[in-house]
Amino acid sequence: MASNLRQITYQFDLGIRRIWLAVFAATVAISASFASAESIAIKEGFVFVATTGSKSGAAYFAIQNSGESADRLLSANSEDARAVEFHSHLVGADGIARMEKIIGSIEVPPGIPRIFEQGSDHLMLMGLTRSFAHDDKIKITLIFEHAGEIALDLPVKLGRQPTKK
Ligand SMILES: [Cu+2]
Repeated sequence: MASNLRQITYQFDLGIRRIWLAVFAATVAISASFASAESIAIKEGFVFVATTGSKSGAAYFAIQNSGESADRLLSANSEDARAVEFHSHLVGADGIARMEKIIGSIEVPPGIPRIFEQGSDHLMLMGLTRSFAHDDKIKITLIFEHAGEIALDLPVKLGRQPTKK
């Protein structure tokens, strides 16, 4: 009887140990995972819209990756635009800079801010579905390979204010 009880206690101990091992393994797996939403921060964001009647806008911001591994910006969308594309400005052989669509995803290395700025990379919002005033907010969702979806509420900067009457 006593040895039976000892046997049961031993198996119980083994069971607990297995659970702890599983918990430990899961914790290690989580902490060793790639960039999470916490490791990606979007700073200094705004959307340039030339005039209140403009049908397109360009979003600029800095992506900071405080994680230990690179992440990738896969795509973006906005309920205020029919399409959102990654664009860059490239200088052609004629010396004139033109917007070009960036095909594929954008790498966001750890430590170095990935900057979208005027005259360079930007998020092109095409087919704005309404008109915007200065400081109105445009909702944009960025989708990262590891960090997942990050929702932004970026203020509009109008290139030209409507003339007051
Ligand atoms: Cu563009």
